[in-house]
Amino acid sequence: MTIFTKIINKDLPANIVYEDELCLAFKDINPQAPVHVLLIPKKEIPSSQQIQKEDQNLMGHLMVKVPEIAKRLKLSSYRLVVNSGEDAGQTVFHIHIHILGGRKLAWPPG
Ligand code: DGP
Repeated sequence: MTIFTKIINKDLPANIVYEDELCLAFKDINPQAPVHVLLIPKKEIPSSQQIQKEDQNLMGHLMVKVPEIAKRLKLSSYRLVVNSGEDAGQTVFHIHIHILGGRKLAWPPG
């Protein structure tokens, strides 16, 4: 169980921008861009390495929600990031899609 489960269960406050029965999107506490939202499945999947065949519809659902949430956030351009594993910068082991935008984003990332 991670801090994100507490957010899902409303035991910890978060600035929620979208919620349905399968997923939750909320503002990152440490924003790296003017708009920085985390989109998570309510199911506790630690990281992309642990995505299983049974998660196909769930993960597809998240991707389908991305343009809807981006529109809600008034983002025309944005970047999706899924840090997977410690060396990739993952710090919370509940899979999450960062949705970053509101400024020009450099490439390659660090
Ligand atoms: P990552 O480094 O990819 O595992 O991203 C974890 C993100 O989670 C990081 O950008 C900060 C954010 N975060 C950590 N704890 C909290 C919290 O309690 N509330 C919110 N809203 N975001 C959090």
